[in-house]
Amino acid sequence: MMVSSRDLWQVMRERLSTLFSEEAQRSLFFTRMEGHFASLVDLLSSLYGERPDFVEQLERICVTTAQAFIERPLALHMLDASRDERWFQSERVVGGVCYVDLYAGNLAGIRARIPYFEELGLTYLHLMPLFRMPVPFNDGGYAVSSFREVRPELGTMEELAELATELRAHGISLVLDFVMNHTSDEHEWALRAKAGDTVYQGYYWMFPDETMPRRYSQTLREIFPEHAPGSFTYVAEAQRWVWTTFHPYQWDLNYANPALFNAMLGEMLFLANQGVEVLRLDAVPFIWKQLGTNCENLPQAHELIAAFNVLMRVAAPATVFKAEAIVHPDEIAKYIGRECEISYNPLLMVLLWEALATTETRLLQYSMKKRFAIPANAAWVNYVRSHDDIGWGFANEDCAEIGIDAWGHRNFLNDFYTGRFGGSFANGLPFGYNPQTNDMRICGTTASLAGLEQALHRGDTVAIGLAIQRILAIMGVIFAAGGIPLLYLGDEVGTLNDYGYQHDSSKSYDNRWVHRPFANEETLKQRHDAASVAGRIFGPIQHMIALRKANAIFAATWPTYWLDSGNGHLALFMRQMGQEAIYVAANFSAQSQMLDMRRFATNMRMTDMLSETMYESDQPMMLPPYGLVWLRC
Ligand code: OTU
Repeated sequence: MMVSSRDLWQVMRERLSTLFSEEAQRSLFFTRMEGHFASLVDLLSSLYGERPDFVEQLERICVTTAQAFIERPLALHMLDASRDERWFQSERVVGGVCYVDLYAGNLAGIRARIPYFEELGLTYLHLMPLFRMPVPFNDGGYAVSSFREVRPELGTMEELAELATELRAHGISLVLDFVMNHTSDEHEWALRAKAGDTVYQGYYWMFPDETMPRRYSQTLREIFPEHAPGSFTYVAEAQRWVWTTFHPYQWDLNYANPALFNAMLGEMLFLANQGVEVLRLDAVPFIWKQLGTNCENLPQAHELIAAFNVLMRVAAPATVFKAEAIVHPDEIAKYIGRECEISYNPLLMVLLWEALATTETRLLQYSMKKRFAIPANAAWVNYVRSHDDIGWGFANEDCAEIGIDAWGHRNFLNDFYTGRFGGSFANGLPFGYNPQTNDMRICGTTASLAGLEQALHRGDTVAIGLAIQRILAIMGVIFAAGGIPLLYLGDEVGTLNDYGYQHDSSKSYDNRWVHRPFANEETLKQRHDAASVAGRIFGPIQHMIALRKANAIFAATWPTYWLDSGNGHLALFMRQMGQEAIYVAANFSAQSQMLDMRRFATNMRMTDMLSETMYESDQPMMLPPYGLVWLRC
């Protein structure tokens, strides 16, 4: 760039100054902006610096940011000022996620559930897409028709903002998706593009004929090969081809266009100003395209998110980003820190299921030892299930390094979780089978994948007990490992697969609906009955959450060390805070297993926080089938 960022800042300062009517506001904004300006200019010029109108574009982006700052409600400015910038690392942060309609009917229903969230101990509530969306096909809401309107059946934007305030009063942070890769084909921008408006056609990737789509397609991956093959869709109204990575009605946005960047910045900051404290950035790997590449995880995708993040620090610093990048673990790691403060940890998730299927923890321990550490200013979001399918996204290199054939292993896991493998306890469904690559993913709720559905069906009390232990073992890992544990709501009471979606033509083609059931009031009511299946899951989960929140050692600030237990059926890691340590061990086999703590401690007294049992480190410990301990030294 020809002009220094210092000179540019002087120019911007003058232009922005007129926007402010209050001196205190202006000076706070300028202080923040000045602190971030050099990195902002760096990031934006790496994306748009070649354009002759770069300075003008930069100015528009700064104006959008300033306007959002000015419009930000006072209570949120106060939150910005008072909040520890690493609040999400606290041991007190425990998450839950649900669909508003399925879980509680509407926003009022969610509000009515606040006492339940408090009973469980949640401080982070992710409501899945609740914006206006096309009907009946909308990819579970991940096709957004307006970022500023709530789906009418669920409530209004005013209600959502009120809900955010009320949740916050109860110590719960509202988390929403920011579906930034695409809009629905009913979004106003898409409608205008369809009508031939070239300004809005420039918001998307539109082509006059199939030449370019064909060329791009040569190196693209198909995300939904069965029900939405290909990555481009012909739009008859506009006589154009449009890029659609996911479904034909989800149009990919063109971030190579700074006007689109600015428009999406406005939508993002609008949501932050409604009181959303975490924005889950959906499908981030796909936001930048370049011919001849797979158009995933390109360097510019990183620069884009980093630029958005800088602007968020200026306008609404209480809000942080969560990365949704379900890709190779090396690529996931790159989104954490500068781009996003928190990120899903799909590697831990899939390896927990891998360990349950194999009864062995070799790969889990190996990959976690290698990959669990992330920058000190970030945190993982650890989970066992989400609303999406499970894809076996572990690293082939990790497998090779310990002598596992990754391809054969994935086939085994797919067979195991779809019940094709003899003796499998799981009731899962296949998802996204691609005959060209033989790739496949898995659907099913935590409980059904862990064996509860099958056990209940057979009325086998031993098997029911084992299934419950499996659920608690993997939950025990995510509640204790460093980061934010995230519960898919319903899992805490052992919700089973719901096959009802097969009779709904708007859902039947997508097996992910099997693990997106309606909340079951009857099951929820049983949660305090320690003899019921729901109670046998709910009680221990609630207990783990309470223990976690009462012990600072569980904060993501403190390191997690994955250790070699000497027993291939055990997962083992240590959390350390100064002189204090907690060893977490989980048995992934249906047989009792010995844990020899002499490898780590001699002559030490340890207490299992979960059962309040005392152990001597010199005595070998027997962990029952799928047993779990949190040993405090
Ligand atoms: C996300 O998932 C959402 O979680 C899905 O529910 C949506 O369908 C999708 O985006 C489109 O909005 O492919 O199988 O690495 O793997 O973004 C799930 C990114 C998905 C993708 C991920 C995507």
